[in-house]
Amino acid sequence: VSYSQMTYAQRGKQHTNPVAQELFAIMERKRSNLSLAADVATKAELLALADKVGPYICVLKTHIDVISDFDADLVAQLQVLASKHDFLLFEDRKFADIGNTVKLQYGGGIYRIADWAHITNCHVIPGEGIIQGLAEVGIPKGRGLLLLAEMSSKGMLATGAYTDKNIEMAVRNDFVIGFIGSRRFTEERDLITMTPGVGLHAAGDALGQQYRTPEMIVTENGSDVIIVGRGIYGPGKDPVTEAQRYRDAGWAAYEKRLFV
Ligand code: BMP
Repeated sequence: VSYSQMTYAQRGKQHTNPVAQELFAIMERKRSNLSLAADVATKAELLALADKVGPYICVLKTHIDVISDFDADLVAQLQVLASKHDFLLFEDRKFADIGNTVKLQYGGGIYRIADWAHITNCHVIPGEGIIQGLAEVGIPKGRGLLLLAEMSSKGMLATGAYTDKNIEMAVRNDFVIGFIGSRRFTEERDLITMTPGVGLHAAGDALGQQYRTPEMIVTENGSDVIIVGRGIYGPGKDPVTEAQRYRDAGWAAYEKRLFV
């Protein structure tokens, strides 16, 4: 039986990675496969949004380097909200350097990403050493990594043989828990796909973003987590209403996939 036909609960029970186990458990408890992409500019906005939308999401995805007044207290407060609302933290850092450099970037600097982000991600452009470098920092802390096997934007170059290389590297590195991409990529082990570029209303934006619906992504393509940003907090939107709508749409798309 394909992983796409199994429940999140079943997959969590048989998974060997602690972050993947926890993610599946949260998804099942909250009946949510929704991740919020919280791309706001200040600490206060990020905390307010995370607190409001927290009850409806399984993962809060951050770009911590866009917060103009970042400080260590922001991280402490995000961790409090993650426990309060039962979600994981995913820093969308997109590491892309040699293994030695990404080790420094992941564990150190002002953001100390490995200390608080359950999940982060990388491009495999530098070769497999990037995964090994990140794993040296992340495995002892019980973290997980996603590879950017594809992107959602128009004209993106992660296709064909490059995407295939991502899959091969993911399968043989235990630190990798899955992918950013548009579909389920392999049955060789249970690698989780998270998909950005999800929207119910708009087709895209002026800078190349392209949106597809939860049904296309989860039911048809077998992806596991939908990542939604401006569809939830964009101009004129009520974030709580929209988060509930996306959570319900994502869950319905998942149930439809199970019961076909
Ligand atoms: P929005 O739903 O507002 O378009 O936001 C999408 C989010 O997902 C952004 O944070 C962006 O950086 C991220 N993202 C993406 O859009 N496409 C990708 O291929 C990979 C991403 O991380």
